[in-house]
Amino acid sequence: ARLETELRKAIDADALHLVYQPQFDCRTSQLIGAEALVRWTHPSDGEISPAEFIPVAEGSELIVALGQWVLRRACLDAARWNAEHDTAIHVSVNVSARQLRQAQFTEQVKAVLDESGLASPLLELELTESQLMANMAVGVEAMQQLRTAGVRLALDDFGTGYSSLSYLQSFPVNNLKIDRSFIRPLPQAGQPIVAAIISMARSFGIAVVAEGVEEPSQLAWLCDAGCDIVQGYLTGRPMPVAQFRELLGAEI
Ligand code: G
Ligand code: G
Ligand code: MN
Ligand code: NA
Repeated sequence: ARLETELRKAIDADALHLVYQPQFDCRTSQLIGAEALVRWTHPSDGEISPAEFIPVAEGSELIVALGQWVLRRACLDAARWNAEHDTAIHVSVNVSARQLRQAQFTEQVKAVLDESGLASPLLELELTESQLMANMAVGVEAMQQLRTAGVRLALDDFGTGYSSLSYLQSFPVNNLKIDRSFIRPLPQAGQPIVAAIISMARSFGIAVVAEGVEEPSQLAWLCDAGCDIVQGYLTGRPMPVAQFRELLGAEI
């Protein structure tokens, strides 16, 4: 409860900030976007990990205000870096189930796009399977509305939930993010499952993003196996926006 109270204050006091982790295209080696990740510097406790405070926020309506703050900040930052750079660089924003279930969510997303001037295809929303499973019907309808608004969608942490072909077929997503637990054993082990995920996504016309790429040998194996996009400590740690803007135009 204390954490919840403090977090509420942090949102109001602008004590949160975003860091951006670069995503690169396997085929062209070019920087194509970034995932926005929230950070909280507590006045006395220092850095608190989102792994700690996101679940707290998700347990209450607080996640709606926090999520809205993240979405707005990320769109404003991405609009700015796109104005400074000639090739389009998207931003990926994590969205919680409770946000998606809000009747006004799509309208709020459109309002933030309008305010920031960010083109809708440059916003990607990341949803996890487990969150979508909580209420399939509501989830799929909200996703369709967002797609109609031109926003892109990614299925995050893929493979950690109750993944199945039938679910993948019913979610209108552009990208599938393979959870880093599947990337870690590569290339010594685990190739069959990653190859199967890539081929399955392909057959649905969904692009594959590998998360948690830490080793050059993993990068080489993934790009060879037909993975579309890579993200991980090897190609870039989450960084402040000023540092990310310096990276525009970079290649792997
Ligand atoms: O950023 P990592 O560095 O520590 O993030 C830990 C967890 O917190 C991950 O599961 C990540 O998806 C989640 N997370 C980070 N930022 C956000 C955010 O803005 N919104 C939501 N819902 N989850 C986030
Ligand atoms: O759940 P989600 O995928 O949104 O969370 C992203 C999380 O993964 C963040 O905590 C981010 O800091 C972390 N992360 C990003 N790249 C790597 C990596 O290469 N290795 C590890 N161990 N964690 C990573
Ligand atoms: Mn994510
Ligand atoms: Na993930």
